[in-house]
Amino acid sequence: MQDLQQYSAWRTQVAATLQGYRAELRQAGLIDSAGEQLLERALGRLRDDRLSVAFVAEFSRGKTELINALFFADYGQRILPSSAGRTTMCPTELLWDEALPPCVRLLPISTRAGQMSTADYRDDPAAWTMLTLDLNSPLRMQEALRQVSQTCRVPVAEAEMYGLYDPQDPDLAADIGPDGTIEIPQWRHAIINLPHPLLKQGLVIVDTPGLNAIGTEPELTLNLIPNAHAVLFVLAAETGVTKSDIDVWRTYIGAGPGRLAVLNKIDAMWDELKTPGAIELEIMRQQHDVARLLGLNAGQVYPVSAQKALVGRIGGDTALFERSRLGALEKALYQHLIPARRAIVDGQLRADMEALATAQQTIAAGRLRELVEQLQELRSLRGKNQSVIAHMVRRVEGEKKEFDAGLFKLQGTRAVFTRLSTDLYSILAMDSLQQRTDSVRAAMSSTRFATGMRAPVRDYFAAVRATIDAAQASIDEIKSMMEAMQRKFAAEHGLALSPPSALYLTRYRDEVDSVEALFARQFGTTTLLMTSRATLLERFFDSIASRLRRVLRAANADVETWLKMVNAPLESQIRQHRDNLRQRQSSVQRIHDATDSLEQKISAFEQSQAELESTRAGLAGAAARVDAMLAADIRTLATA
Ligand SMILES: Nc1nc2c(ncn2[C@@H]2O[C@H](COP(=O)(O)OP(=O)(O)OP(=O)(O)O)[C@@H](O)[C@H]2O)c(=O)[nH]1
Ligand SMILES: [Mg+2]
Repeated sequence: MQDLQQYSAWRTQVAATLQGYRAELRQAGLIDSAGEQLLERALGRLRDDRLSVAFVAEFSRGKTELINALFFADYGQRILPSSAGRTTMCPTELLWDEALPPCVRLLPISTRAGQMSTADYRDDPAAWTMLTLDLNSPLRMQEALRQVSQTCRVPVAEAEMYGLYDPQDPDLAADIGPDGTIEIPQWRHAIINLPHPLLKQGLVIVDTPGLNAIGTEPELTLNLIPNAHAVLFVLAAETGVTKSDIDVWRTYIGAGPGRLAVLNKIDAMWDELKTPGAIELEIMRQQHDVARLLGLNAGQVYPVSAQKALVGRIGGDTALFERSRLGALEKALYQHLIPARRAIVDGQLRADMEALATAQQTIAAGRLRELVEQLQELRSLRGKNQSVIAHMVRRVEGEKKEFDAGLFKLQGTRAVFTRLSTDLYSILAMDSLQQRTDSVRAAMSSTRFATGMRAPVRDYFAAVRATIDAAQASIDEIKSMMEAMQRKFAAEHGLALSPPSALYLTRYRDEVDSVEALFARQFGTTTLLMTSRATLLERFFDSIASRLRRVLRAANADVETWLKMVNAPLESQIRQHRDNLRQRQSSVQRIHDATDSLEQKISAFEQSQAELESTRAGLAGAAARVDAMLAADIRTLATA
């Protein structure tokens, strides 16, 4: 908990230094609109930065109880429903969004009949049923939270339409009631909005229902579980490792960074007739068995008793809490969580800082060089007579004409830039993705067999990847064109321009790959001929389409910022150089007309030069403060 507070203090302080840097850049006039946009995004990322922990396991292993014990014992009661048998019926997220009151938001199960994914519904508040939470009444809160285990009975055909019933599955046939109805969850998804201190710091907890439900909700398998910063896989000592436990582990989790296995309910082994040593030995033996079956080290399996931990915490019984061994799990959780999240924020921010520094240096260097040139020019006028000065006036005039002619030529290249940008945008156009999505849907509904559906989905992924590759090629082309043009223009007019920054869409491509891998893991290998599998696959495809839409939208936003960043330095240098020529012209003219004294003018320029130098030093200091905050050891930070 302390770790999370420190992490959050670090985040706040990085944001503060970043804002300080922005204020200084603005004051110095050394930030352009592209830089502003970049900073805004970096700050937004810091603000929205969330750490998520998912609890995944077969039903009744104690996921929910573990959540209660880890995070919600302070409420003095079992806040989330946890009981024998299937309890949590829908994926449940716990988080804090200050734009909303404390509440539970519930997405009706009937939304599964449509094409929209849970992620799509997040943008549609009207689709959710909202129950406000009365924080002063634990009982009423419990009552409202009981909704996550609510079920209802619907005709079999309806369940089939939601992809929740499979006529070919003999196990399910037994569930049909005499009236031809079957029990299904009432809600598809729940979001509990709670101003809990940890949630306020950006922690998101994801509770999930058991195996069958995990497999049928694409939101879980495509988004919530793979994107969680830590996944806790829960086993129960009383059941050991069953076949379906192994299925859940292999299909949805697997060994990897941030994956922890929990051996829950060790209190089942607290046999009063055995010595503490014998009990300890037995727990260790189970811990090793679990590790072996999951392909982990014994140290990665945490034996705990969630229930005793909760009771111990609520009742202030520290001995019981110690015995529950929850402390060790808690520590391991935060040890995994924070460095992982921090590394991501860190990497993105460093790249942003570098881009900003380059832009700022280009503008400042250009300005400084112009000042130095003007100073040299003025100094060279010392002791010169009127005719030399008159000659100087003509020379500056000539330079200005030449520059304007150069600008005119530049119009042509600008047009090329605009055309290439338009091409790039049309490669990444959202409506062509939509068309592709629609055609896969059409292909899917023409074959009712899952096997026939795989090829169109595979082609779909290939097409999206090809789109990203084409966009990358177009980006590279724009970059080299801009580079050549800038080099030429800068050489002709003596401007200092750093080469345009690069943009790589690799991470979007990687994301497409990872979504495809998740899809293949669930649908790729077995031969699926059942119609309900087909319905399921369609639901999955909807989620995939929604996810790839997001990927493409993010790539579009990146491209937009980048195009601005690429174009901005040249444009601002041109503006600056033109102003400068105008200024030189007028100042030499005024000296010629004897309205200004030469020495006055020189000392004014010297002062501007000194000011700019000190501004640059100040900015370097502000940037260094951001870097230092990024690199800071968060343990040494004071938690405010
Ligand atoms: N003895 C004992 N019972 C536990 C422990 N943890 C959980 N339980 C009990 O096990 C039952 C199932 O716990 P839940 O928290 O509902 O399990 P779950 O994994 O969330 O199950 P679903 O929501 O159905 O997927 C409840 O009756 C809990 O009280 C434990 O450490 N020891
Ligand atoms: Mg549960």
